[in-house]
Amino acid sequence: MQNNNQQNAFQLKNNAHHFQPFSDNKELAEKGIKLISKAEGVYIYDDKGNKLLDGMAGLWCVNIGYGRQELVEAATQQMSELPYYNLFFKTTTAPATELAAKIAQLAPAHMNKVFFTGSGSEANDTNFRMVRRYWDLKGQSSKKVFISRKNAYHGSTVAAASLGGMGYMHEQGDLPIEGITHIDQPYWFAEGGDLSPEEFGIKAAQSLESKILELGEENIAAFIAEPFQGAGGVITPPDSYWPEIKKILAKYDILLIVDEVISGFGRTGEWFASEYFDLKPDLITIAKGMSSGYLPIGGVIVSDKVADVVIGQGGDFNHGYTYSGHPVAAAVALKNIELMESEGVVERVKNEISPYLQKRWRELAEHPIVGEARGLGMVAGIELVKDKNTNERIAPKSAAGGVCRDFSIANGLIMRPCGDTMIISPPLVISKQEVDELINKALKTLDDTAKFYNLI
Ligand code: PXG
Repeated sequence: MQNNNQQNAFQLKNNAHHFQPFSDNKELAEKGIKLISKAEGVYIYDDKGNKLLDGMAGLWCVNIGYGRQELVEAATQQMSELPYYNLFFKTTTAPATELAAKIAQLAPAHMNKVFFTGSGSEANDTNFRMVRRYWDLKGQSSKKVFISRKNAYHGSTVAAASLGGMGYMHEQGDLPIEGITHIDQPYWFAEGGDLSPEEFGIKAAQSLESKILELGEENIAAFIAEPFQGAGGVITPPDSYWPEIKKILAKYDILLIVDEVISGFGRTGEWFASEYFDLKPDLITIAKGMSSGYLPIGGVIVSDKVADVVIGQGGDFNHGYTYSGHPVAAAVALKNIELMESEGVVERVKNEISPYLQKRWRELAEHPIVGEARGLGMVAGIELVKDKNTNERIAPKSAAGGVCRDFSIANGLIMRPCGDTMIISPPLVISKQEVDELINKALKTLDDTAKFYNLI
């Protein structure tokens, strides 16, 4: 722990030199920043000695929880043996090959190849290029357009942010780039109007078919989607949504990219949400939980259908990264998966802890300022409202989320806002007792927020 003088000096250093991602850096300099200094299990600690239950597993990634020495040892061992080598020069490393084989074994049966990247964004850029190459090799070069969804998150590089549907990202850097278009999202609470969730799910799915017909099947390369939207606000689609999307995709010759950067590696109680929703992806984007966030690594799982063309027809795929399949990151990912398997983490999510979390989370729906409590697996969200009979929002729009987040942190819980939706995505290894603590802290936070706005 640092004393006051050290803390002040550190703040000044941070203000002077550190340009932080997705932040108003001017405001950070004025208001100060929280220094996270250590972590263990599901808890993080700041330099002032505060202990916080990490309801976000870092940034949706620390699936196995903090402080696992086995991962430290895997990294140390790999670093002393071979800290780096590339996969370009007709070479590979043992961890990269072993990890590809392990992921292929866990992935849906028709997916057997893995292309490694350093992050989820790079993986979606890889998808962008691999899909276009696929259609070129098939002699269907007119198939260039990617259909995505409004309020999707697919990363922050130029192609990934363009694939994403975040207006506030598109505003900066003149995005999206050409060849990417966005359809409606299945966000019933905010956009469902008078329709039932099931009716709305069908309607949202049908916007895919309308777009295909509008642009022409011969021009569409792929549809990309998260199984449930994560950064968009834990938007779990109505039950009717994915079956209808699948019906539409079956009619047309376009590829399906399922972005499992958040949903992969156990978060739904299956290794991949593609199994949870019974999707048949042509490509799956992975990152985050792959290494439980201990080191950066991502990738694309490639179906036999795509591999048969992109690999099968021969010729270089002129794409890759210095750190594609970095051996230390791959060794850590491999050990992470091995621990998840030997400890039955995914089965426990499915049979024990996600049913418990979801049952307790639904209790929050009784709170006067909660319009909806939803979730699946180990993600969940609540909608903050002024009046739960009309679901009118607290004015001004999106401010209540920030107020609620500040109370949550003061109460010892990392729960974060997406506009006026509060979301969680805790480590998969959270205990029932820790879930109880999370719910109690969330309830206290809701009370504090409601009192702040004179609503109780
Ligand atoms: N796809 C999905 C579905 C994601 O959630 C990415 C791709 C990009 O991954 P990388 O590793 O390049 O960050 C993500 C990342 C948020 C937030 O505010 C979420 C992410 C990243 C940054 C912020 O919830 N998800």
